[in-house]
Amino acid sequence: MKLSRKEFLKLSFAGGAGLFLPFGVSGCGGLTAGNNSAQGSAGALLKSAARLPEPFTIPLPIPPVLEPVHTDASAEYYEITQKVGRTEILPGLKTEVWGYDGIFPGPTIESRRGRQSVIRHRNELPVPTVVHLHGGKTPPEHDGYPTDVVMPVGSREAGHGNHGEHAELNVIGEGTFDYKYPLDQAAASLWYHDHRMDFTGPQVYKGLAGFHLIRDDEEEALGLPAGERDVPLMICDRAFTEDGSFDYPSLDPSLKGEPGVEGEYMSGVLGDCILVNGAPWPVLEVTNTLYRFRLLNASNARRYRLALDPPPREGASFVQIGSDGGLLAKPVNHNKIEIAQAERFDVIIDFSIYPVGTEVTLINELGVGSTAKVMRFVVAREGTEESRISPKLADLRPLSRSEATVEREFRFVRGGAKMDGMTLWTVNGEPFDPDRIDANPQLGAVELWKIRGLNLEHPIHIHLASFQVLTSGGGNGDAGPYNQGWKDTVSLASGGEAELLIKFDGYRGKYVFHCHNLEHEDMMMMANFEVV
Ligand SMILES: [Cu+2]
Repeated sequence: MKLSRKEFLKLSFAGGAGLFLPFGVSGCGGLTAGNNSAQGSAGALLKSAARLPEPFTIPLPIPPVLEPVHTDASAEYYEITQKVGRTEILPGLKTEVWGYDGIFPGPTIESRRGRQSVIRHRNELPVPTVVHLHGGKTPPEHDGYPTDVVMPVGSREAGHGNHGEHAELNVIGEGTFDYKYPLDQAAASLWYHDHRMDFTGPQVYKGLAGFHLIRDDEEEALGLPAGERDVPLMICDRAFTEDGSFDYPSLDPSLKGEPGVEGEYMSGVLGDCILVNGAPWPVLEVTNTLYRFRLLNASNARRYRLALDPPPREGASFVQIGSDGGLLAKPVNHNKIEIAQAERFDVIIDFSIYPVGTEVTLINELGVGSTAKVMRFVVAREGTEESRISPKLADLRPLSRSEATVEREFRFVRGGAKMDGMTLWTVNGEPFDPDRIDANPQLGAVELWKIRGLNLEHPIHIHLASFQVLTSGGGNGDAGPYNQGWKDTVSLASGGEAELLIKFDGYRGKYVFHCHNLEHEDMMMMANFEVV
C-alpha cells in the first residue's frame, strides 16, 4: 500500500512524542546530511560535469518586460504560458528549462501601485504548478497556497489527474488560472516563482522564477537611475550534467511521484555555477554614472556576501535604497551585502568613482573558487549623469515593541519526524500540515514573533504580512546592517535569532510562512497562520 504524504504523517505522529526522536539520533545518515554547511550556506555542493565557461565573457541578459494583452480602467491583463524551453546557457550546449513563457528568468512584469494586475497562467508543463508573488499583498485565493494547484493543460484526458498526491490538492485551474494581484502597496522589487507542495525546490531550479516590479509616483519623483540604468539582477547557482541539463538530485526526476532529494542534499542543493539573469558569470558594460541594481537571491540554498573588487577609492561600494518591501527611509551605505535566499536589496553603485576602462567584479566572499565570483561590470565609457540619490527616500514609520499585541515563538529545526527515510525539517517540531493553524493574528494587528533557527542557516519568509526586524542575533541588540526597512524574508544564521514586528495588513485568510531554503521548505519546514 502506498500512503499519501498526509496519511504517512498522520501515522508517524499518531504516537506523539514517542516517535519524535531528538535531533541527531534519527538514523539514516541524518546527522551528517543535516549538518552540511558549505560556503556559508546550508547544503551540499553539486559539481557540474559539463565544461563551464570562462567567467565574464557572456553579456548580461535582461529579461524582457511583458506587455499586457489588454488594459481597462483599473487593471492590466497579462498572459504567461508555463512551458518547456531550450536555451543556450553554457556555450555550445542546450539546457532544458521549465520557464514562464519557456524562458529563464521569466519575463519581468512591471505594475503601477494600486492598479490591479491579472495574470493568466497557462500550464503546459508536465506537472501541477503553483504561482506565488513573493512580497505581494495578495488575497489568499491568489497567493499561491502550496496545494492550490493549476493542473497541466489537458491533464484530465492525459491521466495526469492520477498524480500521487492529487487527493490532497485543491485544483484551482484545469490548465489555466487568472491570478489577481491588487498591488495596493509601495514600489518594490517583487518576484514570482513556483510554490508547488513538495516540489518547489526542483521547479524553481528548472527555471520557474521571474521579476515583478511595482512602480509608483513617489519613487519616480526621486530621480533615481532609470531605464537602462535600472537593472534587475537575479542571482542563483546551478549545476549542469555533461549534456548541459540542469543537475538536481531529485528522488524522482519526473517530479510526478516521490518528492525529495537524495539524502546527501537534504540540507540544501548548492551548484558550482553562478548565474545572473540566467547567464554564467556575465559581464555588463556601464557608463561612469550611477546605476540602480535590484539584487535578488533566487538560489535554492546558497547565501552570498557580495562585495566589489576593486572597492571604490572613496565612498561606499553599495548605497542601499530599498529592501524586500520597497524604499528605505534614507540611503544606507554598505561595503558588503549579505543576501539570503529570496531577499532583495535595491542598491546604487556609483561607477563615476572608477576611471573609464576599469573592470569591477562583483564577488561572493562566502564562495570558494567558481562560486566566489558573480559577475563583472566594465566601466566602458563616459556617460551623462541624469540621476541622483536623494537623502530622504520614503516615509517609513518604524514600528515599536509596545505596538505588538501578541507575542509568539517559532523554532526552525530539523525534527525527528521521518518520511521515506528522510528526517524532516520542522517548525516548532511539527512538519507542515495544511490543516494546522499555528497563529491567528487579527487583521490590522502588529505581532512580535521571536524566531530561532537551529543547527543551520534558515531564511524565513512570511506571506502577505511585511515586517520590521527589531533585533537579530547578528546585530548589537538591533536589527543589524542588512535588515533595514520593510522585509518579507529574514536570514537566520545557524543558531541565530530574530525579533520581528509583523503588521498583518491586507486580507483575512490562511497563508503560509516557511523556510526559503527550498529543500527545507519541500521537506516540511512550513506552517500556517490565519488572519482573522
Ligand atoms: Cu531552513
